[in-house]
Amino acid sequence: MAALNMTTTKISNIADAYRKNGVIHLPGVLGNEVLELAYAAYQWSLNNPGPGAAALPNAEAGTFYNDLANPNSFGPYDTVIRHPDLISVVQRLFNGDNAWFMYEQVFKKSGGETRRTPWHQDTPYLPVEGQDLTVIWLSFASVAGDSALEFVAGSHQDTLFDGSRFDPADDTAPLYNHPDYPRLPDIERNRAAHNIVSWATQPGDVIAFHPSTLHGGGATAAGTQRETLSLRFFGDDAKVAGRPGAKVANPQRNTHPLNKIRANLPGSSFRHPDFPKIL
Ligand SMILES: O=C(O)CCC(=O)C(=O)O
Repeated sequence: MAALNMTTTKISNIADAYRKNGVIHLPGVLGNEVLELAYAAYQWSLNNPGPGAAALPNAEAGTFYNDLANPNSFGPYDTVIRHPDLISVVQRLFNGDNAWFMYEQVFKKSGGETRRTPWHQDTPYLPVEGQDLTVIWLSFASVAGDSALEFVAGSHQDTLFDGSRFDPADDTAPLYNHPDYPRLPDIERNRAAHNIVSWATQPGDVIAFHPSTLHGGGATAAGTQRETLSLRFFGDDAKVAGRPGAKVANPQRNTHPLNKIRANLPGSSFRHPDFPKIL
């Protein structure tokens, strides 16, 4: 498996490497204090499911639970997203003066074997596009290389594919079936054709990726569990994107700005007063 040697990337080059590859491993950038705050916020999410909470389809015995953009999450996550360790990461990635928190997403794979997360990009599901977007992915326990999340380096600059329906019978089954969004390629069957990178991680590491970067993987074996958190931020270069037939879980209950902003004009600046400004 290819590996980008980001461990040796100089701090000043982080924004350049991130722009080029759409993903970067930042080892040991989060201290214990922010990890403890993040785990408390993660537990809050598990205990307070929002309108988007769901167990994703899983052919095996285990459960692949996820929840995202809970409209009540800004309070519980406030000390996490404003912690200097996190702010410093976001600042280095965007190399800019402004950054806002967009939303949280929690994943829990447990209770038996779980499937690989199908290869997908996040932006087809989201009303946003631009260069200054990032997903700060972290895990609360060590993740070995063979169950790590994987990425196709540089794919954020290529085709924006249709979303995956996460159908266990067909990873590439299209979400929209719309001519503007080609069907996802079967990356898993043709791995050698793609520049796939991944990293084993320790608590305190961050993998930051652009939400248009193709990613997938992270299966768990029976008897193990995986608790991971994605914190999503945007900066100056972020615009509203129109998506065909974008579905929002329980739209009438979903008062998150990520839902409200769908009413704004595609191409306009992605700004809403309810997104917390962290920088
Ligand atoms: O941690 C995982 O298994 C999935 C992460 C992911 O797909 C994401 O953060 O967008």
